Amino acid sequence: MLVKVKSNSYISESDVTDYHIYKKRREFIKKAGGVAAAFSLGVPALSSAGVAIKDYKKDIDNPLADELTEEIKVTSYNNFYELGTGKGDPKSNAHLLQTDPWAITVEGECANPGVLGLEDFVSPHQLEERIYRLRCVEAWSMIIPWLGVELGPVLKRFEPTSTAKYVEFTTILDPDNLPGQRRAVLNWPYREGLRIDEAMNPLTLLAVGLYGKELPNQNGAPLRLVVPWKYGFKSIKSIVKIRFTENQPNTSWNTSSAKEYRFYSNVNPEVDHPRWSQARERKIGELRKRKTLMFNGYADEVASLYDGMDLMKYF
Ligand SMILES: Nc1nc2c(c(=O)[nH]1)N[C@H]1C(S)=C(S)[C@@H](COP(=O)(O)O)O[C@H]1N2
Ligand SMILES: [Mo]
Repeated sequence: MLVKVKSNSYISESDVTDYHIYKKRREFIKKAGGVAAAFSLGVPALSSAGVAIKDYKKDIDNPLADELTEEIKVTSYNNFYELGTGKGDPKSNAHLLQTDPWAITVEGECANPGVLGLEDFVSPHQLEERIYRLRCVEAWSMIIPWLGVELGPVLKRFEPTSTAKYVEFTTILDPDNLPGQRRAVLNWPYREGLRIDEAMNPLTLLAVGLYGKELPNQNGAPLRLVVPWKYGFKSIKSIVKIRFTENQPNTSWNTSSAKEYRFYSNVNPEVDHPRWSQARERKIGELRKRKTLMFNGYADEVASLYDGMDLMKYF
């Protein structure tokens, strides 16, 4: 595949696939002192050593005015079926996910496709911290401080054309190392999709960290999506491919059960999952249940994306 070389931030496929070059770059990043320095962005409060929860509450304004979910719960209660279907499996098997070297292919309906390493992908943009609710379709939720970049400006670098109506995301396929992929629990590799305006919405984040640290493998290292108004499964982990498409892409969950998981999967307390209610949820760490909010509490920002659509039909 030919890759356009535009500037220093674009590198050729051979650069990316050359393990030694990649390794050197990684060593440089480690020497430079972790994620904040690696992305050479002005986030002095977020040192690679990590910031305690207490410091978070002091230092950053929590727009949700709500308790963050404990870091230990965020990193030990996970859904990442490539690493097993139990909530504790992703953490136990985290070491099996090989993230170095890592390259992300961007292709499809765009004028400037490319194959990029993680830092080339993220570093031209501003790394920021965002506190978002994550609401799983299984009716539990968390509040997590993510570290990432807005997806929209990243996508624009690849110059999507007017035929790009959707964006498809694909997770790494590596059945030799990922135990979950040796069983047909899902249609591998894990695939998700967004409409292009959803992908460009300023809420949509490409996360590279949480709690001020590099993303742990079980949370989708080195790079994952966070789409806070949609059920958690739309927030695809460990992305290796982004493709602009004209037609609505197939997604793994929709392929496995079209009755239960449709393309949009917006959090909606009024549309039940066929097997259980979505009206309430349990925030991990709490006993009482809370009411689930329309669009997971982000209606002001995103409801207009769905003007005129029947949300009972397009769920
Ligand atoms: N590749 C991949 N991405 C995935 C999943 C998965 O199994 N594989 N699970 C999804 C589901 S169902 C949820 S709820 C969130 C969980 O993210 P967390 O473990 O970081 O809380 O990841 C989503 N992304
Ligand atoms: Mo989920």
